[in-house]
Amino acid sequence: MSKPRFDVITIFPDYLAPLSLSLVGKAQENELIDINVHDLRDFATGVHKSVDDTPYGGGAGMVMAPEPWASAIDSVAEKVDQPHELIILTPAGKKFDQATAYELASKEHLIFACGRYEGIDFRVTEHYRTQSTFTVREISIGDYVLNGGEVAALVILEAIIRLIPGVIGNPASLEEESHSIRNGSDQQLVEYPSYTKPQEWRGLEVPAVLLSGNHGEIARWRTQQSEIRTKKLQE
Ligand code: JCH
Repeated sequence: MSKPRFDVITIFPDYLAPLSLSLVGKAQENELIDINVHDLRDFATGVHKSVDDTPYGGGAGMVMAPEPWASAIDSVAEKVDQPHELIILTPAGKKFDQATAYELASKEHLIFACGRYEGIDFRVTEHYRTQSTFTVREISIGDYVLNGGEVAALVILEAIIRLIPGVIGNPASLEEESHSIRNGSDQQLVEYPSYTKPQEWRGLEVPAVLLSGNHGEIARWRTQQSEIRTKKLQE
């Protein structure tokens, strides 16, 4: 089995520069993953290398034309002898969550289509949905509008790549995280608060129970704190 491959297609390749930093950058250096960023403009034809046009039906803004997208997507797909997950970022997509991150972390080839303007001609989604070697997902990262898909692709890539075996130095932290916090009633809870040294800081003490060495007491206190935080979020 070869390493997972990620292709990102965008008119702003520099937006993806952070993929060379930190944990994700290290994962590339250690050849645990293969990330390739492509300039959509390289797949535009015609003297002006135009990638957008006016919307049918009228309205403000521009729409990205289908042909440069199909050329770019076909070009990256033919490099890989695996099924392709085509991820089209859009505010109208299914909300990205941790379950989707786990699912995508098991795939061999992900292609991220990062549009700009008012988005990509919808026939690109429709066309690749008819291709048996592709699975197409329209994904949103949240209910707010960005200027394009690049930042959404960065968010999703970071969430996925940290789940790939060998990427995180201490797998125990991933293991702990995968057992999401639940109380006695099996309700999903948010994280409890964390503390480190010094024991007193600007007049604020670390809760005494965390210094007690009593692991049963600590576990009960943490669950209580998670319940308090979860209730607060519901207000
Ligand atoms: C995007 C846009 C449609 C502006 C163009 C491509 C994703 N969660 C999330 N928020 N925003 C995005 C996103 C993803 C890709 C693109 N835009 C800008 C798109 C609009 O209304 C029709 C307005 C935004």
